[in-house]
Amino acid sequence: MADDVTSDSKLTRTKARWAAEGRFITGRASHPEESRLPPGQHLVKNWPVLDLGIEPPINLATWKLDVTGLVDKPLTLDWNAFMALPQSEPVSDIHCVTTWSRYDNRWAGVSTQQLAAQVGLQPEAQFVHLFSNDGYTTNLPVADFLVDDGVLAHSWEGAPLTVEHGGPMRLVVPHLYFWKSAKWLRRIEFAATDQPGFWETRGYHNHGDPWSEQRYS
Ligand SMILES: Nc1nc2c(c(=O)[nH]1)N[C@H]1C(S)=C(S)[C@@H](COP(=O)(O)O)O[C@H]1N2
Ligand SMILES: [Mo]
Repeated sequence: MADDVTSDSKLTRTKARWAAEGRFITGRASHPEESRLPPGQHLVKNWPVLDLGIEPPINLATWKLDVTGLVDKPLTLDWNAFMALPQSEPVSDIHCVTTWSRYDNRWAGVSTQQLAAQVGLQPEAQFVHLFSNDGYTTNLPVADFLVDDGVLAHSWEGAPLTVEHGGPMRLVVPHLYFWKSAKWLRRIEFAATDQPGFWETRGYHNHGDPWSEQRYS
């Protein structure tokens, strides 16, 4: 299992320790209206890579996305079917819990609202569980998944996402810390109950709002 291999990496152990120590917590609160930069964050111009250290190779010929759970019409999309869906180009800021933020990222892909419209969410669908090709998992409430600038992104700044940043396709949910934005997305499951993912079971906050510094649980 990917979990067994990866949960012992150096970065994973360091980040689990930060959670235990409450590292980077400022205790300040701020709000998007007052400052664009959430408390305890600093701006970067580059785009750091953070993951479990397993980068699944891109193969568009065999790529698949499953959308399962409490939906009227479960879907399995291949690459062509995914790219044939209506496309969006939201611009958003990235806020990583390790304290870097990056402004004005122009994504291209299928909005999370469009994806939800394709399958039809049942009223009991309150949570989203995300499963990735490297064994990573994360979770969030449906309301957070469905924000206006939520996107299943295949491109960044006009070019296909590189594999290190989650290509061929990753989620971007910009108003939460970036660990919620699963790279190499394989399956999206809508469910009635919550199910904490990889970092959420290793000391990180279940929700992850940068504006109220929901870094750790
Ligand atoms: N599949 C997968 N998605 C993931 C991760 C991961 O390890 N695997 N790491 C998360 C974390 S902790 C962060 S900060 C961002 C980093 O995205 P980036 O490498 O494109 O900056 O991806 C998130 N999505
Ligand atoms: Mo992260």
